[in-house]
Amino acid sequence: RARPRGSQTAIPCLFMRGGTSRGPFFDARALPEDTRIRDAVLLAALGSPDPRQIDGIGGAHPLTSKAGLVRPGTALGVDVEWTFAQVQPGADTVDTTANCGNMLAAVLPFAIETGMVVPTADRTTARVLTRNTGMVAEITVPTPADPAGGRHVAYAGPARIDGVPGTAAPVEIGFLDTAGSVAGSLLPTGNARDTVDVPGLGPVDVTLIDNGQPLAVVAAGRLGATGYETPVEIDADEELKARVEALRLVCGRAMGLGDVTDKNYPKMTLVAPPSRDGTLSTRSLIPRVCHQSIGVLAAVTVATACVIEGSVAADITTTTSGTDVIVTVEHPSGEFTVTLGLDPDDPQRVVRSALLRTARLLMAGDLLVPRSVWDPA
Ligand code: NQM
Repeated sequence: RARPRGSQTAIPCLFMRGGTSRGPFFDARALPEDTRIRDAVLLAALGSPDPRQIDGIGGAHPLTSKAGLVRPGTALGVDVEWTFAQVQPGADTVDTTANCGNMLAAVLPFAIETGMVVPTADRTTARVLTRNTGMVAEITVPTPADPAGGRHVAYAGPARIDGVPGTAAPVEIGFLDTAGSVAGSLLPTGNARDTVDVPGLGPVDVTLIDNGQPLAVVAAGRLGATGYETPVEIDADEELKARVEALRLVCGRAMGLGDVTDKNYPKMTLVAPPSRDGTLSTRSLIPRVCHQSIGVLAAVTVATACVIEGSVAADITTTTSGTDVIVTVEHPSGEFTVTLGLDPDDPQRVVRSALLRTARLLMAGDLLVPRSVWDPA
């Protein structure tokens, strides 16, 4: 389906916003099977490793330097499967290790747009497998009847997510079994709280947790931050970022992730008491740049930390009761609400989570990469 166009190769592509992220989505079957060539194509498409990504369509920020590779489901009970690719603006690697719940929001709309899923009712629900970690989500989008015939994805609607202007149609996402996505288990050290020794910082209390995204949760105050800074302030504070990175390297080892110097995880979540009516305030580093809001599975994971007794997050949140707990995670551009379903026999165990995103098709066409990248032979 990719074809020559002069000295370049044209690859069919939908450019989409998923939640608070954005990037090109491809039919995975249209990309080279050889992952080295595929990755070279993705780097060229986004314009990395140039930090400005001037020769590609990346937005020079980790949140706008992502891609989705989607195909019809191949496993039983899976309608659609996709691989999330993180391309860092200043690096020449493509990371398909971790999840992205924001880009995930665009996957079912992409599958409907491209005919992989055919809507038959006003709402279309599909089970979507994220191949990066084997995570399955149940996703529902509105698919009203089109006066011209058939059904289409509705992008306009009343849902509002902080970090995206205006309102849009809701994309409802439900997760089961997200624990241990990359770190192997929910609490990879076996503890709700660890005290790690960090060069230059001394002992630091952290919660090392992975309920869909590997995170180190730390009190902002312990790193000399308030937890209420703007992303611009955090990105400009080289000393704070150096403390966060020193802590991250120690946490990566403690979580069994090895030397994480060149990895995009664990992400770092600085927490503080809520500044408005939320459950807690967060500032996320992903992992070297501050998130404008918070990642979806990062929000699920920090929300999970809130219900675990003894965690660093539980220190600053009020205890909740019942089996359906609503956690409102404050972040730099507003709030992110996560509903957690707890095991009635073990209220420390989160068995499902649900949340709302929006998505929109921004552009449809071909993405062009130099022919020498597509066909290096
Ligand atoms: O944690 C950014 C994002 C993400 C990932 C990041 C995400 C998630 O906001 O599920 O959504 O953590 O690098 O897109």
